[in-house]
Amino acid sequence: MASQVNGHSSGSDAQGGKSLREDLQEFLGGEALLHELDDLTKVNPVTLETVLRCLQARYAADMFYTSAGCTLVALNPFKPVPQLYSPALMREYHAAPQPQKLRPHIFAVGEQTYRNVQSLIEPVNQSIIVSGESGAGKTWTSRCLMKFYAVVAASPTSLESHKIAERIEQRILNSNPVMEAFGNACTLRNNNSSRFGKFIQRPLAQQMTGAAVQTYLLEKTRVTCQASSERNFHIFYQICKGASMDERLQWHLPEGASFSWLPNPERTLEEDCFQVTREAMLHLGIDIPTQNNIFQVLAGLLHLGNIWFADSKDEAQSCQLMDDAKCSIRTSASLLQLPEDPLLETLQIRTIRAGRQQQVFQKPCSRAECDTRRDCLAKLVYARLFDWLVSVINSSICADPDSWTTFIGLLDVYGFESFPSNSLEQLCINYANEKLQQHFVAHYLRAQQMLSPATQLPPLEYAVEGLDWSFVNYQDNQACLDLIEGSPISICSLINEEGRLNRPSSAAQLQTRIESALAGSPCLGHNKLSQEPSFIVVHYAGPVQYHTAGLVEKNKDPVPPELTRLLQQSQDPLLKVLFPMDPEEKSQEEPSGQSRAPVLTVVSKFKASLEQLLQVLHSTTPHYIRCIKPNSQGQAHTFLQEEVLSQLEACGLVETIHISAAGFPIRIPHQNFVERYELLRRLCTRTSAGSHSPSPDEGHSEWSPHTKGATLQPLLQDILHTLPALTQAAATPGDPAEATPVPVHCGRT
Ligand code: AD9
Ligand code: MG
Repeated sequence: MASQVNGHSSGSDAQGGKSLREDLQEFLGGEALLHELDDLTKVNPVTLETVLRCLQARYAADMFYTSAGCTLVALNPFKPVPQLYSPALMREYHAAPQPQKLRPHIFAVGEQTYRNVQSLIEPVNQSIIVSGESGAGKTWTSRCLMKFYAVVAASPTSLESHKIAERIEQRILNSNPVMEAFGNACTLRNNNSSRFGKFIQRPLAQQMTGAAVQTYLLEKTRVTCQASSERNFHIFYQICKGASMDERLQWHLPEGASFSWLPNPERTLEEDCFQVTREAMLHLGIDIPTQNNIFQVLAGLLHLGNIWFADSKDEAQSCQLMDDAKCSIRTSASLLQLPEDPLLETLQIRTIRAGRQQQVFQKPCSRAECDTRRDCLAKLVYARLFDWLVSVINSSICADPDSWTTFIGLLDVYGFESFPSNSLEQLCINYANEKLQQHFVAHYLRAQQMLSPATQLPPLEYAVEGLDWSFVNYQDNQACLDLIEGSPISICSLINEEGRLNRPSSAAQLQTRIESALAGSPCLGHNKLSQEPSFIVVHYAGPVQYHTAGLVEKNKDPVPPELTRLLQQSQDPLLKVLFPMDPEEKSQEEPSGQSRAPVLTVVSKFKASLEQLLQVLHSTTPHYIRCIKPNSQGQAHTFLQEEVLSQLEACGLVETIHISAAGFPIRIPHQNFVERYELLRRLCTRTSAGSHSPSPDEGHSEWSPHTKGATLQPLLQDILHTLPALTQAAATPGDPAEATPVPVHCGRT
């Protein structure tokens, strides 16, 4: 086995002539070949700079995928590269005896999982964890992988079952445009940003087909509130731009109508295609009348957003509608098939139950409260609609995970994000990303070194073989997770507690509590210049400042029961499904002395669903795809080193490469070695006159610097000291002869 030797500078030879490195680079074409290096474990030395340079060269050569040990690095091309995703290429990876030997590609990862899950000896659940910051290409990647599985999925033998399988595959693919229309939106970082997390499981063994989609925390606040320059969910724009004249009339959406929940309508995106969504819905079994019903409800929500109240002069009186809102409430009520007066009354008047007998009181709401209730109504309808769509999709694609023996899971969550103003939504999104990073740290960086966090002992097998193991240090994000979710006190627990106190919570109060209770955390920061109460969390991907205003209320996410009751009165067929009048809820209307079960907060629910997800992931063999965004403007042919560097640092790519390289050292049969490095032998002879150069027939069947290679020592020494670049090769496990060292120019970028 060869140990890795890093960090030696090349230097010229003592006589001032060409160095060995220069000789070799000239021979190999030097930097020109950098883009050919498709495995980062072969870069030498492995530093952020060399890795960056290699990725940059590959990006310039339109090579967007690079292996990095257990991880595949995927650079976002920000331009169409159709040949990279053609069905022909998918089939090539599928048919290859060893797909890993082809160029690195997400299809190689897909094929690996497919073969592993089909193994007749020991099938194991597989997962592909696609990560990267917002706009890096996760959704694109998972979409392509789903297409890959659709193309290669086992084709059942009979014609009839083949047809069924094909139909299901088509439906699985059609779930993407539908979920993206309802769950994605244009943000400052990505025109098609996922505002929900998605885990899709596919059985794909024993000629099975089907899929099950699980979603995580939709950012429903977006329905009623969008940051400046951002947009609402795509579907609203699709309806407004794509509806026919008749539909416009039906849904009260005249051309040029202005809706306060529909900012930036003038921007046209490729995601605005209504027809694509409608066709996909149809394929999923959502017929035209049901579709029209959905769009009518969404139009009703848009009109609801145009309802504004005037301040009431008398606290005992309800706030009245602004003049131009009268038409909006009528239209909204008619589209949602709700009685107009009760709708208005529910927005204006709060029902309070108090006392032992739970007596009912009615209290007029302030203007701000009316607005909150209006928003709450819209969010409630939208969130239920989204969940309903997911359940329709699941029943359409044969989701029956309980009957599957093995599965492949594909995870695409919202990427890490930091905006000028961040709230609970970003906290949850970044928390999810921390959890996934922690999974990587625990599963790979720590486990590969076989270190228990307690003992930090090196791996046993290295000790048995008498080999040194230099511990590769890595950034562990446990401290950040402790800060967010740890026990007994964390940011989540404090936000929850503040909500439980049942007092008007001020933003400043929450900031003070977090700062004093969690002062010891190395990941908590404070922006002294901030005008508004806030705190900073130093995430693995960078610091993010969260504003505390509104955090507690968002976390409680209270739904006044009157709103649900109102929606249960709707005559609309869809709303009747979304808000059924069940006997339990009916009985809750009656005053009763019994206290209800505590309602879970947003962060508590989110934490529980993440725990569940992590449990599933732990039961699989994970494969990692790290999506990297070459620039934040989304431009093709633009590789901004600083931006890429920070992403490489954040995900611990260099550490990953070190561990992958050290964990799978070179094992080259002697004959291969000599054949491959014949050139070197000659060069060595030139510079190290007198040193012994072995002939090909002189050696052993297995070459190892630690064991039998005594006769190779002089040559080895030469290589180790003068050409470190050639000693950094790594072998793929199970195929030792694959280690092909390639020199890399490692000057500073
Ligand atoms: V977020 O966390 O949901 O905000 P993602 O999912 O990481 O984010 P997404 O996949 O949506 O990013 O990619 C952003 C955009 O990059 C896409 O809309 C495409 O325009 C572009 N993209 C990403 N990957 C590719 C690709 N392989 N080829 C071409 C790509 N364009
Ligand atoms: Mg996405």
